[in-house]
Amino acid sequence: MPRKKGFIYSFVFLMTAVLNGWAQQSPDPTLPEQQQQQPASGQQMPGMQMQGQPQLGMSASTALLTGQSDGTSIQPTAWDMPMVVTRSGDWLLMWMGQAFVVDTQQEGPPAGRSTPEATGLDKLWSTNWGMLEAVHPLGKGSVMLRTMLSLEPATITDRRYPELFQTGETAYGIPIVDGQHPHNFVMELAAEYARPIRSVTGYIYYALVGDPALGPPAYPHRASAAELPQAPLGHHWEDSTHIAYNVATIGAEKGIVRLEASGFYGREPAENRWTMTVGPMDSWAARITVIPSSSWTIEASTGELHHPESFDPGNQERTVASAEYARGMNAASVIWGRDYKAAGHYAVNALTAEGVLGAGHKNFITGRFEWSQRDELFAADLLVQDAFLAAGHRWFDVGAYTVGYTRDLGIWHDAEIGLGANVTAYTVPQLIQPYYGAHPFGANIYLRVRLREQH
Ligand SMILES: [Cu+2]
Repeated sequence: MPRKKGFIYSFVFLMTAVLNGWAQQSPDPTLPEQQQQQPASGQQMPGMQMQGQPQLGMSASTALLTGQSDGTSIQPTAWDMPMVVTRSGDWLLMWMGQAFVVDTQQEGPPAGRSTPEATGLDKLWSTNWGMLEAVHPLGKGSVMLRTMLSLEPATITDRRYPELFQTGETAYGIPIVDGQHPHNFVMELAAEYARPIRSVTGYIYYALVGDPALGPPAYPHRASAAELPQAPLGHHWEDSTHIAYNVATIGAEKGIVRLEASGFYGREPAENRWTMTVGPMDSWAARITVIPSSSWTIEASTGELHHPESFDPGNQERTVASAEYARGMNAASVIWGRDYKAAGHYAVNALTAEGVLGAGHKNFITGRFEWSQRDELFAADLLVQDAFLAAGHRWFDVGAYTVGYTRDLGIWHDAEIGLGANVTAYTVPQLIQPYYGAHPFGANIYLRVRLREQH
């Protein structure tokens, strides 16, 4: 086992190091096709300019691959997607990265709530990821290699950061309540091939770790969530499969429609976030995406997750529908997710509406409004959960209203550094007010660093 893990890690680092080495070779005096396509504007920068849109002269398959977000999900191409693009020979390299350092302060649950997880309401933590994507022409199409790494296993201590009403996965064997789990060190390790087949562009994606065709782009990558460090409460209804194991996706895009289907391992990652827990391809998903214009993507997807949660014995059927708008630095999403839990024979829903208004790349106003049916609030306090169940209360409707502001402080080596804060107010049903108070409240202050090529 350790030998296998060692091999996988070596592979990741080798891939990163090799690609990094190539990137350092730029500026390449020969800069082949690209320079011919670009007018001689005196641009001798190491690499070309790109804002996430397919470029003139880019093949359909390269455009498809570079237009993707995590996994094979897509966002509006009119979004000014933050990245740095370099070239090395015929390789197109896209570097993306983002980190938040966050201080969370929350008010709500009366002191002495018996569940161990309610003891930590305040914390300093960091979410972060870095991605490298390399695209190269191959045959009649293009091939893509992608790796995404995160240091969250180290920067989110005790296997969770505090977030009122958030649930999903476990920490030290206990279901996480009022907290969000970190992401794994390896968030994505994938290869994909795309090529035109008559009037269609077909693609096939395989990921040891990656995102199957289920839900919108995950929140750490979503344009509309760019200025929100904390996870949406609907994460485990809408986009939590973004770090699934053993993912294979086959899809096709024709005109404004994109159809795809995936097989993957349904179990969520184990608690040791440095490792990988790859398993059999026991789950499936399918998604249709419509791209009515460069500013919009609309997606509907469904899938069956085989035994995703270690503490819930059953499978889940998940259905998601979402629409995302993005243009320049402005973006908005509306997402609905529904989980049917086979063991308990019930379904719960979650709704998320979020957005960001970016004025002049300097000032960002952001917000997120959520409603969800929380069925795991007492998963770590089974006596209370059983008492509620006996009284016929399986879930509790919770509303969350977040507004925030980020101010960009400056740019340092293509890294945009901003300082921001957001506050969240919650609405909770009377039944659970003894456990959460009548007016729970949370605030985050954060430093944000994001990679973006400066023009
Ligand atoms: Cu996640």
